Amino acid sequence: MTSLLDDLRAAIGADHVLTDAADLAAYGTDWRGAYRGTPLAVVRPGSTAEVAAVVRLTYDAGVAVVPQGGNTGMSGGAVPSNDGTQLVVSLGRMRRVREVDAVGGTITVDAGCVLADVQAAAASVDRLFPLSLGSEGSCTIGGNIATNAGGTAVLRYGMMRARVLGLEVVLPDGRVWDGLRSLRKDNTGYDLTQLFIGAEGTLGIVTAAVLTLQPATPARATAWVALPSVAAAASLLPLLREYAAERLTTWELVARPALALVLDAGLQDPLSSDADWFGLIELAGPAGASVDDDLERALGAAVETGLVLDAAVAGSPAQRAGLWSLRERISEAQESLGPTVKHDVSVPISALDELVARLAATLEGAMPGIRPVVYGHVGDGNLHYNLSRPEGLDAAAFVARSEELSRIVHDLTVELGGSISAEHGLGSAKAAAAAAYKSEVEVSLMRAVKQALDPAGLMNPGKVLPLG
Ligand code: FAD
Ligand code: 2HG
Ligand code: ZN
Repeated sequence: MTSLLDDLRAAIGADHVLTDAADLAAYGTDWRGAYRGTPLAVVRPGSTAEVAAVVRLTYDAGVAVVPQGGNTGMSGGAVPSNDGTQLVVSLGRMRRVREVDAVGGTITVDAGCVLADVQAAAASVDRLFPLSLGSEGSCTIGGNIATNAGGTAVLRYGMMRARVLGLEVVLPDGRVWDGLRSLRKDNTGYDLTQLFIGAEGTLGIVTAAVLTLQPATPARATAWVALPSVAAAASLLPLLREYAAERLTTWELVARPALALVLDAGLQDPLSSDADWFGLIELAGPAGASVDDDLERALGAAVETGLVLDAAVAGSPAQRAGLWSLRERISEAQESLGPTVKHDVSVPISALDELVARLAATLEGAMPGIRPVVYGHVGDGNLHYNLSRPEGLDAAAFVARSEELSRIVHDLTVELGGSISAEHGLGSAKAAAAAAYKSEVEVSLMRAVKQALDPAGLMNPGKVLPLG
């Protein structure tokens, strides 16, 4: 192993090969401390050629690699095994915006670019890069591509895969695939670009991407609403679309216990309603667009039909930011309740009501006092059905039952025609569960893809597909 480390130092510079335990710690665990591993070492290459050199060396040495971006993932995908045999390849030094083409509507970036920096680069030429996540100040484009990230504007703009035109990828044997094309139309065979999106670093390391930009949407109208039920939240979607059409950008749901967490953390409640469900609506359009009027008319109709109980509309950018915080800060705020058993499920939107009602009853039966903190992207049929322990229950005793609790959530989700990972990916956390729910045909096709691209099984092993 010493010779591999020496070779890595020679390839990318000794300063960029980390081996001290203190330096490795942050790369060996996820942001929540829910998944822990021990890297063999961490390398921080500065260019595509250096990533390729690293992977050629590890391939020859039979050493597995784990790509890592901002390490904000939810499923343990960027965390190495705990036996000290896997090399973490951090893309953190590769942060160059290579080109912005305002006319063609594209931006070409290194994979280590932070999402917020890409948004800012787009804004600097009066364009919008619409992927929007609570982690946007830390997560990277490579991680967004590898997880096919979703977020709060999917309703209008789609998931990350809808933003990607071309990729540059270092393959598991160290070859570089240059697919960095900015074509809108290219029917020349299998779509390799899409294959790497959502692959969670198991098929190769993304080093750069060509992404599409959208027209800027400076006109925004935002409301926080109180709702009578989840069924009302689902029914509100077609009503909002009727009034706002494609300008409807965000439709997010927040259950009262989730709201209570951010209020406890110091945020202001804009409504003081005793409703059980709340939501965040945003319309966006070009300068001069009638989004305020559209929102007002939509809310008027919603109140009249009983789908909305009460509403607060942001009257300034500061108020808008306040409403957004109520939604964006929940994930972080739930950490104050101790360990969270997270679920990221999607069902057809008409089944959301049944999902929520049946889960609440079954989980309470399984663990009296359990605290579901439910919120998410209701417009996409995607809920984060996250569980905190009953008051007074020991954290370890709660975590020990996480598999049983997750099975309850996932079984019902699948029964209702849903997915056990809507946007966070499988990582190591859900690889086995997903394989168990999928058909043998689907799993064997996925294994065939993995075998074709990574026959030695050295690219982020055990993620997406369980080992064995
Ligand atoms: P990492 O965590 O570093 O890695 C994630 C996976 O991608 C791993 O499997 C890793 O091996 C792989 N990977 C990373 N870089 C590369 C690369 N260059 N090439 C190949 N593989 C690579 N996610 C959503 O979808 N929607 C949300 O709304 C959302 N909100 C969030 C809010 C908060 C507060 C936090 C902390 C996270 C949130 N996330 C959300 C999850 C997370 O931010 C996303 O999954 C994000 O895309 C991960 O990017 P990253 O750079 O941090 O990737
Ligand atoms: C969100 O929508 C993120 O806020 C995070 O996807 C969800 O922490 C979570 O479970
Ligand atoms: Zn989410």
